[in-house]
Amino acid sequence: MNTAINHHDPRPIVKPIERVSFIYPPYSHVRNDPGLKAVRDNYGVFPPLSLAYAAAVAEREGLAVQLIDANALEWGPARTAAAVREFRPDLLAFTITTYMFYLTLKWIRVLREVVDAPVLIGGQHLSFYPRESLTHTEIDYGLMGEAEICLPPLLAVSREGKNPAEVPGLARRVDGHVKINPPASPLADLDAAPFPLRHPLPHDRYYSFMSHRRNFTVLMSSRGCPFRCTFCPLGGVPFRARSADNVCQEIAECLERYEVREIDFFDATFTVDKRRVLEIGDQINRRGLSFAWAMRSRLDLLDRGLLAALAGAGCRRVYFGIESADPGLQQRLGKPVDLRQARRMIAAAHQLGMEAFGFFMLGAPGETRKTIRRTVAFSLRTRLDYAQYNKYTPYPDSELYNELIRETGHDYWREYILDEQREPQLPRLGTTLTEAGLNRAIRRAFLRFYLRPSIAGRVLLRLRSSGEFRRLLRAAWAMLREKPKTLSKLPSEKKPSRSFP
Ligand code: B12
Repeated sequence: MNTAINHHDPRPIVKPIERVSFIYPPYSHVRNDPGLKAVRDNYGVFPPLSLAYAAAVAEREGLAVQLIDANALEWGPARTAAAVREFRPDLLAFTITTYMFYLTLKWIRVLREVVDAPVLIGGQHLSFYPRESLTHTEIDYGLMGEAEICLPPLLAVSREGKNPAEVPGLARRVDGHVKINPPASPLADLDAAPFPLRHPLPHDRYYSFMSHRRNFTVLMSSRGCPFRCTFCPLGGVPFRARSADNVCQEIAECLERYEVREIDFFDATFTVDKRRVLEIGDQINRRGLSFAWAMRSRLDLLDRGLLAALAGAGCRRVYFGIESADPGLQQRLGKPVDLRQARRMIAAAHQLGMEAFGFFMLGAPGETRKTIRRTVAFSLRTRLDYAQYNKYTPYPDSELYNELIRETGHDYWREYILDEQREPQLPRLGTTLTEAGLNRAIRRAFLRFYLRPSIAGRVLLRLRSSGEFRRLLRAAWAMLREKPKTLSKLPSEKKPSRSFP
């Protein structure tokens, strides 16, 4: 496909960058991520962690930083633009995802009308499609990789007149062509990264569909993942973990400065290094850090002793990525799960007073009616408190997506980033299930799981406020009557819609 650009070079950085606005627009549902889309208005409101990390790097470099979470604040483009104009930034910065690409572009256009500053984007998406992203002239610069490594050299270009060719991971247009510098290596010592910039964030507005306390926030104690599940792009990001001490310092900051009472650890797999997580639990107790928390883990990385230790340190909920109960499909997904161990760990979590939440994925290559029946039956036989049945989506840079490219000759997401009109209608390979059949199976699975008296009763008992109750009902309703809409609409001033990763 032709990636020629009909426009000119990036807006130059004409003066030293001293002021940066980091903007997080409200995000919308994702057309090709229907399982998630279904809970868009109800999954919760989460802090923009990636952007807060990048903003923290800028502040550490001595810049004046504005960080606007327009999503949580429920600010529309006009109100956000007014705040940005008043701040007078030298640079506008955004995090961008493949799925939200055009929505973010629309916001960039609105903000560029009020501020004549170059636009910088970052985020994992950029490492997948840097060239395609930079064909859009709304964007001047893209940084592939982690802000801790890439942003300081870019700022040095503006301050010291250094050569942009030396900025690792920089993507920009030169003479009408996109030029991409070699990527930076990942940050080796995560403890050297500043904590995400939380002081500008509206902490009282964050909640998760599952959370019980406010203020609520999210935290990453590690980056990347050592496993290689074929449906997930995160296996390509090398696993690195922060020390227990560093993690507990950030927890303490959240509790003391921002009155946080509940934290969701968003690590892809929290318990990769058992010694480290035991040390985190130990330090939480020794420092007297009192808060409820949740984490995501693989069942093969847990044992009863570990779960008991984490429960003793305040862990109230475990999210298990089970995906499928069919051995053949598990193999295909690169995620073999020992179902007996799974049942034992779920029961153990339950006995220890933790909520057990199971993620299942339906519709991947190799799925049949029989494998779906097997997975749903398994989910019903366990002591899970909550189950989520997501429809499989081929994510860019995952092994299964690369297979799809090879088989069809199309990189659908790439084509979409090059041209908004080509909203990707990704074919569902390796399964005879139709989209409608899959939707029906997912709906039935939800109903069968949640309409059991034991679960419905338990859920009701655990809901402490009427607000949570209403959110849960709305989510359930949305899950059952999902209907496709178009991507990339600018949200109205009053009612931004939300979704979940
Ligand atoms: C926390 C989280 C969220 C939170 C907070 C959002 C956020 N962006 O911080 C919530 C719940 C709101 C969320 C929502 C969504 N998310 Co999310 N989310 C994550 C998660 C789990 C952690 C992000 C994080 O903090 N990582 C740690 C930091 C250090 O790494 P990082 O995110 O890569 O950020 C570094 C660099 O990329 C870079 N960087 C990032 N942004 C910027 C910006 C600038 C200007 C610069 C210089 C650098 C820079 O510097 C950062 C610091 O080193 C990641 C998966 C993961 N484990 O990383 C997914 C992930 C980022 N999310 C993803 C997706 C798809 C979404 C949603 C579209 C989901 C949906 N269905 O709606 C929405 C989109 C919202 C949006 N507009 O961004 C995808 C993006 C993939 C892609 N192809 O683009 C990821 C990678 C998950 C995945 N594997 O699919 N998400």
